[in-house]
Amino acid sequence: MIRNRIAVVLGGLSLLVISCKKDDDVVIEPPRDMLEVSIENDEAIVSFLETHFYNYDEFANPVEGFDYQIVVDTISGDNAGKTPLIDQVQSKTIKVKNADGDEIDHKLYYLIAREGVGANPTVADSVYVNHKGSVLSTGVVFENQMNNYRPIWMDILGDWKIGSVMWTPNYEYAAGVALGYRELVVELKASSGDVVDNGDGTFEFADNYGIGAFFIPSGAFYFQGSGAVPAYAPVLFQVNLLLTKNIDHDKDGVPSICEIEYDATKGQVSFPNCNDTAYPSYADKTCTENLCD
Ligand SMILES: [Ca+2]
Repeated sequence: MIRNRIAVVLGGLSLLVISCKKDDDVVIEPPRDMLEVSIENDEAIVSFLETHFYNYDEFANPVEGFDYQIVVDTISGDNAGKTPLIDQVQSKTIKVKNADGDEIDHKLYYLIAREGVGANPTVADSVYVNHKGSVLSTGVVFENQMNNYRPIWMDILGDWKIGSVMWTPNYEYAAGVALGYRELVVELKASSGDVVDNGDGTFEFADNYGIGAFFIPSGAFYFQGSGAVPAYAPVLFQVNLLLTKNIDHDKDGVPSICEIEYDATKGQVSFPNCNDTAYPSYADKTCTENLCD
């Protein structure tokens, strides 16, 4: 799953452990400079967006039975006249802290292929999505929950009680989805209504959910790689946002979005803690201050 902070922090811990060992047959590369990688990744993403297009004609004039899947292809041959993605995407710049706590700009690009008619998620929502994640440079798919699969609920923020063992001063994300994904899924709108479970593994959705594609630099994803995601590789997510709902992690009656602080200009969440216990307010039912009031 896309829990990059865990991967990054665990990577840091194991690095520490392994570098203390006496034998030296294990060679561990130190992490690369995040700023340098960020600049490199941005160049790679922009170059991709300049040379690729998506099936916008099909979205504009859908034929009966169109599956509303975003298909990205290179601009060449018969498609030489297509409008490049770079002219159709939007972007936002967030600040990601490196290992020293310095804030490094990361530009996230996103395409809204269909807006959706429901609400935008908050960063403390749970989202019901179909999505497919691939490595931008190779197209290798590392995660796929698209329409033939069961959609999944994802807790964007994550539950501190699950993620707390990973806590470090620079680790400001509990256990939720990867930072870049979080900051872009809030740009999509959900559908108008419920998803009907037909009970046979198939589902019916109100056909007005938001459909988008996210272009995420590695520093806002699995920076040093994880599983099928190579280190320092930008990724592409195609996302259908079916539903979204507020979560109240500690079930104290105050939705979690009203027990955290979110700086949208930086894409950063911080976690107030009313009583200095191990758990911040949103994961501690004895803290009930509603910051939305
Ligand atoms: Ca709560």
